[in-house]
Amino acid sequence: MSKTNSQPTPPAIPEALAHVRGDFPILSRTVHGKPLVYLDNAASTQKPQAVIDAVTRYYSHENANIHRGVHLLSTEATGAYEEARGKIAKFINAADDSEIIYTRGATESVNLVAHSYLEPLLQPGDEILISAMEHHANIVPWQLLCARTGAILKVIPVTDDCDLDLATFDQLLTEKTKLLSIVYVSNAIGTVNDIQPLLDQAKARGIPTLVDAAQAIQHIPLDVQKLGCDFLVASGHKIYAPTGIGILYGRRALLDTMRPYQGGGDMIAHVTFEGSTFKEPPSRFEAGTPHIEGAIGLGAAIDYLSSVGLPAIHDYESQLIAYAVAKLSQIDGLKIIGNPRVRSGAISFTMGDAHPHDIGTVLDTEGVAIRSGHHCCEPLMKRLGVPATARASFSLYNTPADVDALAAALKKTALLFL
Ligand code: C6P
Repeated sequence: MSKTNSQPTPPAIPEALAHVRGDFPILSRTVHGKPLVYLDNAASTQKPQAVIDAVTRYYSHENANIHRGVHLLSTEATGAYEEARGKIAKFINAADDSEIIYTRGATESVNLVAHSYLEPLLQPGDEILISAMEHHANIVPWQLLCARTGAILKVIPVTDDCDLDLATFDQLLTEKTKLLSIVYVSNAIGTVNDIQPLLDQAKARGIPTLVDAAQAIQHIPLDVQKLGCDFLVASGHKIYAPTGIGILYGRRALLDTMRPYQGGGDMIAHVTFEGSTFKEPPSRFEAGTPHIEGAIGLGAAIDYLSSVGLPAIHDYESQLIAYAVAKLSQIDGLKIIGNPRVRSGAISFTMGDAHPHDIGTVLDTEGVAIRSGHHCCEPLMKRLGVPATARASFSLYNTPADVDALAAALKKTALLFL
C-alpha cells in the first residue's frame, strides 16, 4: 500500500541560481551511460569553473612560494594567498584577517585547537563537552587529548528524532568544562542545531566554545562575532573549493595565547640552536610551505558563493530538501532516519534489510551518487539503532529533477530488495 498519494510541489529554481549548473563542468558528464545526479555533496562538493580557473591561473601565471621571495611571482602569489584569507574573514565576519588560519580541513583544525589551545590548560578531571551527533573529527581528537591529560569527555545526548536533548545540558556544563565543542549541522542526519543559546550559556559562564561548521558554512550564512564562538572549523572541499585546504577561525585574544601546532619555516620570528621565537597568528600556526593554490581556490569559491548569494542558496536548498523529504517519504519500505526540527543538507534513510552499500551500488548504476555507511558518526548510528544508512546530500546546483531521479532510482532499488 502506498504511504501517501498527493504529489509534493517541486520548488522553482530562483533567478539567482538559474545559471549555476552551467558553472560546474563535471555536472554534464554521464555515469554508466546515465546523466550524473550528484547527491554526495556532504562528502565533497563539485567545483565551479571559477575555482578551476583560479587554480589554473595560479599555476600558469604566478606559481611561486609565498612570504619568502622578493621577486614578482612570489609577491603576486603571496598577495593572492593573503587576499583569500581576507575573503574568508569577511565571509564569516571575523573581526580581523589574522583570525583565519589555513589548515588541511576541519579535522586538522580541531586537532590544532586540541594541541595548541586546550592541552596546556587541562588538568586531570577537567571536562570537554561534545554531543552525540558529532563527526569522528570532533570526537577522536578529544579522546586522544583526554588520554594524554586525564580529562573526561562528556556527551550531550540526542533524541530519537536526532535533535539535541538539552534536558541535562545545565548539569553537563559545569565549572570543570574547559571547552564546549559542538556541530552546527549534522553530516549524517542533516539536523541544524540551535547552537546560539548553547554558545551564549557557555560564554556567560566563561567556557570557551568551538563550532564544527563543516556542514554549515556552505548552507547557512555565518557570523562568528554574532555567534560569539571562540573557534570555528570548516573544510574547503565541502564549499566548492579544492581538497586539502580548510580553515580554523580563532578569536585573536585566544590565538595570541596559543603555542605553535607544528614547527618549521615561516612560523618563526628567530631561530638559534638555543631556542626559537614565533610569529604572531596566523603565521605561528602555518608552518612550512602551505597549500597555496588551495587557499587561492578557496578564495575563488567564496567569491562564487557570494556572487550567487548565500541567503538565496539557503532559501532554495531548504525548499529542495523539504521536497526531497516529501518525495522519499512516499516510497514504500524506505525509512528516513531522524526527523529533526530543522534540516539542512542531508537526508539519511534505510530500506528494509537492504545494506546501504547495496542501495548505493544500485543507485550508482542509475547515475545517482550518494554515500552509504556510518558517515564517520559511529556513536550516532548506535544511538539511532542502525549500523549504517544511505545518505543523499544536496547543494546549490541540485534541482527538483535530481530529487525525482533519486526517487525513481530508489523505487527500482525497492523492487530488488523488498
Ligand atoms: N564529513 C561526510 O561525508 P574533513 O574530512 O576534515 O574535510 O571534514 C571532517 C568533518 C568534520 N565535521 C563534519 C560535520 C563533517 O561532516 C566532516 C566531514 C564528510 O560527511 C566526510 S566523512
